[in-house]
This record gives sequence, structure tokens and C-alpha cells, in this order.
Amino acid sequence: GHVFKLEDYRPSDYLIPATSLDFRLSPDATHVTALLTIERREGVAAAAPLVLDGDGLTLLGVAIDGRALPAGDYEATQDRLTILKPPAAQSFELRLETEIAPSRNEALMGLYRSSNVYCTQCEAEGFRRITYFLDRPDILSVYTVRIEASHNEAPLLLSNGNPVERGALANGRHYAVWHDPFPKPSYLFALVAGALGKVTDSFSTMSGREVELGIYVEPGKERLAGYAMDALKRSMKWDEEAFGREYDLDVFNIVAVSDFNMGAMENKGLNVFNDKYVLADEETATDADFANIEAIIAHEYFHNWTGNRITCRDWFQLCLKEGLTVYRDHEFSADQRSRAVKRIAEVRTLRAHQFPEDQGPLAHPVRPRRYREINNFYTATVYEKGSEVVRMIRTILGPETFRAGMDLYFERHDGEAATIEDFLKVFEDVSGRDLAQFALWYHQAGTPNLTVSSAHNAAAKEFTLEIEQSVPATPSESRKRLMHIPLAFGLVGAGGKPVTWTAVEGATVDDGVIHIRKRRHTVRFTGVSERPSVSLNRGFSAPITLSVQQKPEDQFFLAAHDSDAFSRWQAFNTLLTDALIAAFRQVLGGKQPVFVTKLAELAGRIAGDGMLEPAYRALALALPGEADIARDIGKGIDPDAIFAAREALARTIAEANHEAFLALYEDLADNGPFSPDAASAGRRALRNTLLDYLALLPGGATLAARHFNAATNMTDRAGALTVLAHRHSGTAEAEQALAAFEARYRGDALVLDKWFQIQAGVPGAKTLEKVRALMRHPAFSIANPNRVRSLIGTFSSANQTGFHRPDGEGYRLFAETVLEVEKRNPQVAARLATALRSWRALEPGRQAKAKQALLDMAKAENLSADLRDIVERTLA
Ligand code: HT7
Ligand code: ZN
Repeated sequence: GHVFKLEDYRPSDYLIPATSLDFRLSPDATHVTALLTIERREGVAAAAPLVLDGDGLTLLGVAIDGRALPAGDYEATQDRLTILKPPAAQSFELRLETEIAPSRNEALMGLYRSSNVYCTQCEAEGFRRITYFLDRPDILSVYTVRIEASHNEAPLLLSNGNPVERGALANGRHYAVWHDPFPKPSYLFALVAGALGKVTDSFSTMSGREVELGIYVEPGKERLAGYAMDALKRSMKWDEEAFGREYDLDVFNIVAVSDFNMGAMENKGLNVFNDKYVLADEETATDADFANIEAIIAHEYFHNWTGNRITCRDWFQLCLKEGLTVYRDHEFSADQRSRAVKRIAEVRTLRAHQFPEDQGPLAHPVRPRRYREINNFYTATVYEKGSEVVRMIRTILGPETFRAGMDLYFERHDGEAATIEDFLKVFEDVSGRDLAQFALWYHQAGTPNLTVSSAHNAAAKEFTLEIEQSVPATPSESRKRLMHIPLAFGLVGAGGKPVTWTAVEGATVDDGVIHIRKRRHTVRFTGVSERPSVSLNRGFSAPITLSVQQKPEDQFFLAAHDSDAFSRWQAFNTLLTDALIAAFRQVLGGKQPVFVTKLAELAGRIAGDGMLEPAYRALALALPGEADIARDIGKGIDPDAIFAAREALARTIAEANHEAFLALYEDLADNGPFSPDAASAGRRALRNTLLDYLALLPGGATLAARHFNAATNMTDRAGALTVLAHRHSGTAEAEQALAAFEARYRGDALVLDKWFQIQAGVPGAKTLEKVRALMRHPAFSIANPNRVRSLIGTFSSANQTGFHRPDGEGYRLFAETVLEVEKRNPQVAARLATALRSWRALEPGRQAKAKQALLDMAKAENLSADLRDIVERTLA
């Protein structure tokens, strides 16, 4: 396949200042007429051919300035329309008629049908499946859209911008016209038509304009959209307060559909959502679902300024909108909920998804320079690491200068398609600093590591940190340059009090941040009489790994006393991880793992510490996941041994704290009315975490069954079901609860996804057969991305012992299923396939079998560009 290269970018010869689209909707034959105002760019030769992108279109007619174009004057192929001799005039009108079949579109890109609703997904390159176009993000056009459909089939007709006109037509048909005054790239185009229920509200902006808000859902589900609406209004308000950004159209609409490749899409004035991220009430959604809905509603809304008003020049700049918008949604959630808890959750996600990507064959820079398939670059690196890079800019410049830079960015680039260089330049301009070394965070792949050791010289009252940076080699980047790493830190003394110093040399240190720029720094603090414990990378100031030579006593001390909540969590988590890695080695050596009693004691103290938020305590008590442990071990991974080590530690903690955990568990029982707020969710999280420990003790299954039966919300119900299914698989209690859950939610596919997920996650070799059986369940559909991700995605990426069965059968089922999904939906298949990205870290037996599964996929016939790209890079 073709490799797209950043350095090959050049502006298009032609522009499309105005686009007028006319849709006659019909499931099997939708007729699209596009009227494009084409303008030759200044300085381009008149004879330059006009080459438009297309994908699977049936071309019915081409006309220029009202005259049909003779067949010899253009060439149409599956993926291109070339106007060989465009008119000599600077500007002309191109009329294109195409036909498409939304009902046969199972890739869910372009115009497709989801439960009888017409909808579109155009990012990244879906618009070319609707009409021929310059389908690239630097072509900004003003759209006017007319939609015509049968009134019965599609009473609702939506597109971007503001409504202009609507009316009835003959034969039970009707139409609507929409106009979007803001020039936008084609990937932000959207159309939705169908029979949907509506929830309305309004928002008055900071300058006093009224915006009509609408959320459209499957009829009958309107009452499940209330939380999303509330989150939308809070997002609109927050963006005004935190970034001075106001909404700009008369209407803002959100539509929930049940077949969607990703989470949601920020189409101008018409966001389209996976229904999973809109619909919620306590009966059907967990607290995690509520938090995700809030974050994703905010994320898509925030794109209106970071993505839509200022878009990307080309797809290499994807992080310009995604990294920045993730940063904005993270800050929003931190302000709406608990900042410390949110930060810990973010870092856990980053480590679980971005670190393995950065440390494996699919590693790429936040701003890649090459791609074969852009769909495969909607990654944790572009999104999550991209957000961390923005956060570091704020850390380096300080909040006021950062805000001034953002203001300048909006002012300078509004209405443009911009680049990462443009973004960095605004911060250089407002601060007067040179960010050239910092920019490596965008250009260089790989997770930097800092090795740190410390020494205290009591006589000289000196405290010294020896810090060395390294960036590991990644595919096609063997030599790395030294990076600028903002390392927030604290010197912690008795009782957790900060230890002061009089002077520091060896690195720039300002406002609690050491600026690492060289390979080695010897950072010497003078006037330090007491030996401090050193707390490093506070608040996770940089997305790096740390190898700190620190005594366990210091680690225990920080886990109890660090004033930085993140680092305090980190200290305990590091203790747990170190203990688990040691236990893993004991298991491999045929020994029963043993743990120092201090660890379980500290767990007990954290659980019962009323000064700490319950949500924080829940996060601290959650042991590192099996995949986290595997990542920290690095190679020779035997998932069964990791599982055994983790079980042993969980049991040790549970046994040591049995009574205290039980008492706290009972204390946390909540009989008041349900509220999804962060504090209530935190208490549920802690209680469910305690249940997970208590379930390991005698009577555990009974307790979990009681929890399940008494549950009055989905968080408790799904929490208890997970404990029963995962800890007591095959028992009567587990089987009864699974059956009860299935019966209760029969017919509600979104909730049954949780049931699929829980069963796909049951540890052990037997789950494979269960997954096979569930694929035949009436609620399962290989064509629906949510179903596939719940069952196959969970099995392959969240079930270490089940998927990595030593006999390789997990990989076989996986490869088979990925290829089955791929026939319909290459994008979803390619994403699933990334579950094998860490195959080289496995012990030799599993490694060989995983490789064979990848090779089997590679040699399948007619492999899509999407899947081929992932499989080949994974094997390379
Ligand atoms: N910008 C959106 C990305 C997206 C997408 C990309 C490829 C194919 C389908 C897709 N659906 C949504 C979502 C976002 O980051 O806000
Ligand atoms: Zn986004």
C-alpha cells in the first residue's frame, strides 16, 4: 500500500469555497447531487487537472457550469475522479451526481444505516464515500445541505449548522435545508435522518445568545438522555469560564446511534454519538459509564473550538485537535469531580494503553511522519500522550502564560487549518522561550526513562540527586535526542512536611519543577540538614518511567505522608508492583509467594483513613492489573504466574484486614436515593473494591450474592456480578446471578454488553469455550462494534489468562474472529488486532503461537489496508 509522508504535504491546486449537497434518501439507492464551487489557487497553471477523491461511488453525471461534461473530459475510477481539462476561468461550478447504498454499508464510514436511522461518519476519509471531493482537512468549505426523504421513514432530517427551511412534498416525502456559515473540512460534515425521540433544552451564552440544545435518541429512551444534557450544559459553561470560548450557532444537536465505530464524533453543530456514551440511568449505567458520558460529551463539545474552528492542516497533525481536546476534557472532569482522583485515573489509563503502544512494535510519535492507513492512528499516543504534552506546556509556562498562549492560538488561527508548529509558536511568542527541545515530545516516539539516585550528606547539609535520562529505541528511530522533561518533585521530611533548602545547582529548578534537559544532571541542594524522602514526578508532570533507587522505607513513608495525592498513590502502587513482581518470580520458581506484613497493614490503614476520599482509597486498594504487572516485568511473560502472584497478594491483604474491611463495607452501605455525583460514586467504588477482597474469604460468594441481590443500581449490580463471575466462576451463586442479569436485561443490548464483558473476562482456560458459545447468543452480532468489543475485545485485551492460554487456542479464536469482523468492518477489526501488539514480551511457547496467529491473519486473502497495516507492523 501507499505510504503517506508528512514531508510530501503541499497545498491543493484547487479550493472549494462553497459546497451544496442534495440528498434523496433511500436505503438501497441514495441519490447525491453535489454542487461544488471550485477555485483554482493563485499561481496554479490553468491546465492543472482537478483530482477528486472517491471511494466505492457510482457516478451518474458530471457537469461544469451547467453543461454536461463529455466522457473524454474526465476519468472516473473507484477512488478518483479526474477532470482532465478544467475551465480556464479562476472559478467554476462542478455538478456531480452519485448513487450510494447506505443499507449495504457495514464499514460504518460514509452514509450508513443504524437501526433504520440514516447517519454519517466522515472522519477521517468517509466523505469520499458520499461524493467525489477534495477530501482533506485543509479544504474548508461553506455547506448548504438539502435532505429529502419519505416522511414516514425519516420524519427527522438533520445536518450541520442552522436550519433554514423545511416542507412537505408529493408522495409522502418531505425535505429540510441546513446551512452552516462556518467553513469546515469535509470530515466534519454530518447528516442524520430517521425516526428519533427528542430531548430539548437551551443554553444562554456569555454574550447572551440563546442556543437551542437537542439530544436525539431511539424513541422511548428520551428519559435516558437527561444526564448527557446536563453534562452538555456544564461543558458549555466551563469552556466559557476556563478558556473564554463561546458557542457559535443557533442550535447544538447530539444524536445517539447504536452502530458506531468509535465513541463519538464532533461534526459541526451535529455531534453523533455511540449510544453507549449518551444513554444512562442508575438502572442501566455504572458510575464509570456516567463519568465517560460526561467526559465524551465535553470532549466533542470542546472540539468546536479545538478541531472545528481551528482544524488540522493534514492528518499528521491529528494530535493538534485530539491531544489538546483530551487535555481540555481532562481538566473539565478534574474541575467537575476530584482533581486528584481524576489524575490517578488518567495515569492508569495512559500506562495501560499508551505505554504498551510506545514500548511495542506500533510505537509512533505523537505527531507521526508516516502512515499507510490514517484510521490506525487514532491511538492512545495521539490522544493521551498528546494531552500530556499539552499539560507539560502548561507546567513549563505556568497557568497564566499558558492561558495567554491559548488565547493567542484562538485569535491567530481561528478559521484555519493549522499545524503543531503553529501551536508551539503561540507559546513561544507569549513566553519568549525557545520550545525547540520541548518539541521532541511531538516528534520522537518512546517513553523516556529517568534513573534517579539520591544521597544526603548530613555534615555538609547537602542533598544530591543524580538523574540520568534515556529514551529507548523504537521502530525506525534507533537514535534518540535528549528531551526536556519537567520533573515536579518535593523533598519530604518528618510527618510529611516539606524540607527546605537554601540553594540548588545542577539544573534549573523553578516552582517545584526540575527541568531535565541533559543526559545527566547532578542536582545539589544546600542547607538541607534533615535527610528527606524524595517525591518525584509529582502529579505525573511528565509521561515517563522512573527507576528510582529508593529504600522501601522511603516508599512506605511516602505512601503514608506525601502531600501530593498523586505521588502518595504512586508510592503505594510502586510498593504493590514491586511485591507482585517478586511474587511472580517466586511462583515461577515453584514457591508460594510471601509478602511483608507492612504491605497489608498499610492497605488496611489507607482503606480506613477517613481523611482520604473514598474514591481515592478505592484506587489505592485496586491492585495493579495483570497487564500492568506484565508491562513492568517486561519479558518472559507467563500470565498464569502473574495471576497466581496477584491472587496471593489479594488474599494476603484480605486475610490481614478481614474484620476491618467487613465493618467498613457495612458502613458504606447507602440506602438514600441514587445520585451519580463523584462523592457518591466514590463510596460505591470503595465498597465494591472491599467486596472484591472479601469475596476471597470464607463466605465470600454468599456476601457477593447478597450484594448482587440487594443492588439498586447498575454499579453495585455489575460490581457484584463481576466478583461472582471472576472469583467464584461456576458456583451456583455465580450462575444464578448471571442468569438473573440476563433475564432482567433481555432486549437491552447496551446493558447485555456488560454481561458479555463480564463473562469474557472470567480468568482461566475455560473462558474460550464460553466466548465461542456467547458468539451464538441472540443478542450478539458480529456487525455491531459495541457487541464485538464487549465480547472479543474484552477477551483479547482484558483477560490475560483466558486469551493467552498456553495451547494458543485463544489466539486461534481471535484471529478467526478478527478476519470475520474484517469482512464487514476493517476499522474495527484493525483496532481489535492491536491486542497482540505485545506478543514479543511473552514467554517463548506463547510467543510462537501468537506469532503464528499473526502470520495466519497476514496471509488471509483480500486483507483490508487497515488490518494489513496493523498485522505487518506488529510482525515487523
Ligand atoms: N474525532 C473523532 C474520531 C472518530 C473517528 C475516527 C475514525 C473513524 C471513526 C471515528 N469516529 C470518531 C472522535 C473524537 O476524538 O472526538
Ligand atoms: Zn476528539
